[in-house]
Amino acid sequence: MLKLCGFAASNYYNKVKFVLLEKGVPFEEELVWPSAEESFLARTPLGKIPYLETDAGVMSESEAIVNYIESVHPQVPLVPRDAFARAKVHELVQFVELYIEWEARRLYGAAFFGQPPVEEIKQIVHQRLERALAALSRLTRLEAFALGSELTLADCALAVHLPVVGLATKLTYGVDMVATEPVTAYLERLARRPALQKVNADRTANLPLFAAYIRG
Ligand SMILES: N[C@@H](CCC(=O)N[C@@H](CS)C(=O)NCC(=O)O)C(=O)O
Repeated sequence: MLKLCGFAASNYYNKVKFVLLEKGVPFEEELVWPSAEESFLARTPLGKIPYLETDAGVMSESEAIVNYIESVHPQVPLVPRDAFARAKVHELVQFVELYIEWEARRLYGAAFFGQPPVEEIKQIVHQRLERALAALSRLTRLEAFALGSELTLADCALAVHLPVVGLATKLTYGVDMVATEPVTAYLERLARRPALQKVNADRTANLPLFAAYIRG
């Protein structure tokens, strides 16, 4: 049995959970918070979540985790069979995580956790996000799904990251930089999927615990 460890307010945790639910793979969840304790670092070297416990061992990094799940549970595939199409899925996920979510993450402390905003960071992140979000619209038209007519790992990533990025930009700049018409419609379509509804309901339920964890 796979065990997904972390907390449901985390978008990276939710990416993995969305994949597991869509594929119908049985799994358990364990609520754990990031830690720098040696025993924790033995499972996840930077003390981050999510990590996945498997019969073969423990692994961290959500992208490695979802690709492992895809390899060992190929039923209900979330990557295309064609090698090029599969590479385009990975391209899109890497793009969104590296240039959009990871960039926007620099706003989260001030936007969500009451830390003092730093003006230079706000400006740099705004410029980079503007560029990356324009580029996103070149990588995908977000029609039925991000890359065609089937749900893929790219949708599982976009569905959990883009709303958080949108909210962070709204709270920081007064404008949701993600919320163009095609993105909003696409996210609404995905949010109707039972798997994502479950992910989001669990996320909402976890938010007060997460707030308490952040307050220490
Ligand atoms: N690249 C990692 C990112 C995971 C990540 O940053 N998780 C956050 C929670 S959303 C975390 O554990 N933060 C605590 C820390 O960085 O110490 C992945 O894809 O799993």
